[in-house]
Amino acid sequence: MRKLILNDGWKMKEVSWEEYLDAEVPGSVYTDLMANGRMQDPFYRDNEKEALAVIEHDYEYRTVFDADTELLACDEVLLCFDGIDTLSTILLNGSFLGNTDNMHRTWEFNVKDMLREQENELRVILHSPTKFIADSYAKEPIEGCVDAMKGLPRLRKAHCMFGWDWGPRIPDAGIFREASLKGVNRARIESVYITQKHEDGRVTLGLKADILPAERSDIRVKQAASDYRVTLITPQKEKTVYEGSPEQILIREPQIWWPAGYGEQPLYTVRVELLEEETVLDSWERRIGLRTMTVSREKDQYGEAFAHEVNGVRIFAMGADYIPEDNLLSRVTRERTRRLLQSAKDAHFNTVRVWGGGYYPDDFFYDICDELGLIVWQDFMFACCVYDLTESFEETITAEFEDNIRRIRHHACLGLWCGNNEMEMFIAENREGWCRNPVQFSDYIKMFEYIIPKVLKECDPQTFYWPASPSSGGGFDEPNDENRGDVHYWDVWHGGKPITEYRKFFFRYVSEFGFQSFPSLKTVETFTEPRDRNIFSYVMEKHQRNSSANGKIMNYMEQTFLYPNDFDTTLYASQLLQAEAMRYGVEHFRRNRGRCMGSIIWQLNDCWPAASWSSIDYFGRWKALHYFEKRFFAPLLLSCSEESTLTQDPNVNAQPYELHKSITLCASNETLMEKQVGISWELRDAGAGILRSGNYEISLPPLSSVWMDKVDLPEADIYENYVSYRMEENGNVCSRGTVLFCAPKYFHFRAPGLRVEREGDELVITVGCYARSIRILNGEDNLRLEDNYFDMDAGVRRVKILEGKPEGLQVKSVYDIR
Ligand code: BMA
Repeated sequence: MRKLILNDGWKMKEVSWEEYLDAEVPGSVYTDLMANGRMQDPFYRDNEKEALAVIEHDYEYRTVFDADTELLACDEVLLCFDGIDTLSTILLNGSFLGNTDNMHRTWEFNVKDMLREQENELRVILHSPTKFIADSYAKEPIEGCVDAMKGLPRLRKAHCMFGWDWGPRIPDAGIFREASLKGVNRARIESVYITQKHEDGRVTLGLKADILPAERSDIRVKQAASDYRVTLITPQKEKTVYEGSPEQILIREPQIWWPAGYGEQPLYTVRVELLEEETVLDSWERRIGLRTMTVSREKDQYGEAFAHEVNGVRIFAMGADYIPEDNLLSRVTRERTRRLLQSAKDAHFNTVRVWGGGYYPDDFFYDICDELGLIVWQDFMFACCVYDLTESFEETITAEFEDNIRRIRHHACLGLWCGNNEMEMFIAENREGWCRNPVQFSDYIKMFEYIIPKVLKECDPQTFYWPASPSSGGGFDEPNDENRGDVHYWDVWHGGKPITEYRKFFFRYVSEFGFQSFPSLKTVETFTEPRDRNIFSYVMEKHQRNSSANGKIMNYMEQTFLYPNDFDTTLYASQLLQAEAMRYGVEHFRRNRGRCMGSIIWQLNDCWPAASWSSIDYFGRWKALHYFEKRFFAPLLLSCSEESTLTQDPNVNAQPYELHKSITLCASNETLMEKQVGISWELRDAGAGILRSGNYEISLPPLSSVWMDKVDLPEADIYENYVSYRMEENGNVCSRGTVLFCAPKYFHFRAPGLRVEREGDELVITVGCYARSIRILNGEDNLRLEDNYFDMDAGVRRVKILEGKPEGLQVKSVYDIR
């Protein structure tokens, strides 16, 4: 197959303009207008309004190209678009070629008879998505996410581009992926499906190529097995070539792929060539990992398990939900995604969930997950809406499923396909009266429990399918049941309940739970003027899309910390609230390993600079939560279930009441190896002086959580004393922390006399007494440290600098929230 990439020479204009501007493909209307100085940064202050007005218009993209003679001589020539966002009319040399209406699909047009050797003119008219959804809603209303613009379910475009409770209404348009011409001779390989059979320590690959003949009816390529040549390249680059009938390839000494934390990620390259005589008509090359991957749903005493089972091992999923990295999609690059996913791995993630309200990520996203060992929970792109399953809707979504399943299915990282985000739950409950018509209930079942399974049976029967998130298996059967399937738990945050609620539940797999925070000051500065830097200002509220949630943060603040007296301290304290909430939840879930087998935090990243549930902000800065994740997702974790409960209610009974105080330590080992560890703890006063201590030497079985005995601490003064604990392996501390018995606002913190100095590639932090959640930033806020936002007893700690210059260092702890 010959390929000519058509990414050059593009110009663009609003359709009514005379003059064309320079344009980029892949790119977008917004990025081109900005590059030409015709539009301001839509993320700055409230520029979103202006951006929304811009997209009320239609835009034309135009390029002129030559087609070489070899291409023109091909049996067929296809004009291909890997992604058009979304509504377009395509014209080649003045003639109408077709329309597009689904950004999740790839588009191909047969253009052989329309092409000339020189000066072909290609025009793509992009129609306004906002006009389309407004018109369609006016004609026939359909409901969806209240934070987004009305009418969005009718357009197959990333839903969150129309706004979400963390995202702006900036519904860009553009040719956001590559455009090309493909010349096909005789036939081409559309895709190859590779199955794996693991038996007796060997792996057998099964290969099935989807071959498309060039469309001219007089041409038929023979499809005998001998038409293929398959090359298998091991991770060590040893090649084996299979000629003839390579439908079954036996690998005798397979190198097995594991998720991060359980083993290596060796990748094999498979190249399939389609031959006619000795001519290679087309080739297909991808990397695969040898592993089995499914979801275990064994019935047990609690209900039904839900756990990723990889190579026969049930793992505890740790990670977060991934949303689009930018509202302007073409700004998402391989480098940027790698940096984000590397940060996920650095914080000991083994799983990411690609949430269904965005778009199907680029190939490089999955390549990077393969390399890093991140299991991908892949939603189909449906979220929080009702859809009308018309004939044309069914046709376009079916094509979308086929395109994306064929594109993604070979990846080692692919953990499961999931029908949608939260629709089974919303429709079952008919929340907000979304379903106006009983057919919408049956349409739901048709889409997610009939059409998708049917396509998967054909295109990817080996990957596990789950109808929705959350679900208990489908059919509107208590989708958010605590004892079966996955759960979205939002009573903490949306329900306003205290974080202690997490300990009341024993979910099987939490695929969403979260808590908001503000990004750091440096990030806030990019979208504000100094006068905006107050969390209740107009601009800060514009960058908070969950209704009244800055007030919600302050409500949790009131329960936890003293009132923070300056803006930066408020941002810092909000991040600590978030980090503590997630720590409290995840540690509880990990302590209950076996019953609970997954904790996926809402959300990993941001699509613009804003207050949100993310642990990494739009610019890639780690919030406190991400450092906390690095600690509480660590394969070896020591956590402490502290209790400080009243024996009777002092308001009801005037008798003197008693406080019961205790700690129970729990050690979790999420590796495949048995571990010998030393555990120690001390009850200390606010000056870090030791009042009482204990220790254990224990052996932790693989994949286990082991509770120590409960220790009652009747002598602990809840305002003056805290417990410090740590776990060591081979003399090195692998996990540590501290717990209080009262809200931090009531604890009598002493001035810690924090000092930080640089020594070589390390920072040396010195404190005179107990200091909690010590934050170290440099002037640019681009330091990446081995650890940050950590607690210290009195003394010295050395922390490695991983990135950034230690200049303009500033340091804070909870003592400074006042
Ligand atoms: C979940 C998600 C998103 C939302 C998030 C925070 O339910 O699926 O739709 O952004 O909660 O509210």
